[in-house]
Amino acid sequence: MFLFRNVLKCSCLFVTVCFMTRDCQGIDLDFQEEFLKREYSLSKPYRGLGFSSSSQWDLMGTAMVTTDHVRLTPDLQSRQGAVWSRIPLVLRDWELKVHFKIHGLAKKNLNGDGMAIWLTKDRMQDGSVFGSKNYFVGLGIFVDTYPNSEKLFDRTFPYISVTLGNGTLSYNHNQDGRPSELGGCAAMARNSIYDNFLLIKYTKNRLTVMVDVDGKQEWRICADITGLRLPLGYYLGASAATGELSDNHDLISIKLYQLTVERTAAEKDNEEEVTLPRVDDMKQFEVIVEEEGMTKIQFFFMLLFAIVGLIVMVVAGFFTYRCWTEKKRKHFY
Ligand SMILES: *[C@@H]1O[C@H](CO)[C@@H](O)[C@H](O)[C@H]1NC(C)=O
Ligand SMILES: [Ca+2]
Repeated sequence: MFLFRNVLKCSCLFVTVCFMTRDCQGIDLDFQEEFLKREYSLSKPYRGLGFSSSSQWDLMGTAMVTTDHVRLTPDLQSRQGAVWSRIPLVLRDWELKVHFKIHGLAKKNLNGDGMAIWLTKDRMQDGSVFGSKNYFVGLGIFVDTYPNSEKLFDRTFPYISVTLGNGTLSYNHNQDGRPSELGGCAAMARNSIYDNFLLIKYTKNRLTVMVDVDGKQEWRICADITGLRLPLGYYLGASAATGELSDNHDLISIKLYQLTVERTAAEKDNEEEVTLPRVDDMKQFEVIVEEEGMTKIQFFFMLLFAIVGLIVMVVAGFFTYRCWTEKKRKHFY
């Protein structure tokens, strides 16, 4: 019994150390302190979440709290659910760690649609972007589990992407948001045996998204966007949607850490209060999504073949004609 208890104690310690090192990986090389801000976080036990007046979160749609997670949607068709923070985020430098799980009975690529993490001006708005509104103002990070764009097979899904909305920019669901995407990566974050984490870090106008989905307890860079300006006072949220295809979209925790970051005089000058989210150099992100029909290269080759074909036909026709007239002449004499 004594030995058993010691072994238990030891393994407990080991697990604790493991979790501590995982948390430490969020820290950059330049020295930064981080503090968990409970008012912006959501984690077990979810006592009173969405119901009590002291809760900092509101639930919406099909979102449901259990002892183990907040289920945004069940594995059923046409559901939308969300959870939104009641308190606007007024911190300048922060790190957001999201623990989630997407799982369902369907085979790969017969499931959908995915979930989103938000930091937006508006909260609690129904809509067509993973259970929240389109033409949003703010940041949307999407875990897209279904490839809607049938023509483009160059990507593996689930695909994580980052979009910054300014109210006029539209998220195009049929193209998996490619025209408005600032960055992203593939991540095997569905029906995974491992715990799935996203880490979103924002400091000095730089947004970095990292993923940990393959049980290695290491952060892999997914997107790194500089010159991204976000106004203060936006709301944190998470939403998910199913359509014809479905999945369980479970949120286990959202943890917001305040970062303490030193700024040089030059960096202070570069800080600027913005009223609309924007990216300094938008050109670098512009992608050309092929419309249906021919590309320029396809058109060029078609034209080339047509011309060559025409020449061959004319030459062949000419020789046939000469042959025929010659034969006729010989016959005549
Ligand atoms: C919103 O962003 C789009 C794409 O970058 C841009 O074309 C548009 O002018 C922006 N609108 C405003 C109001 O800034
Ligand atoms: Ca999609």
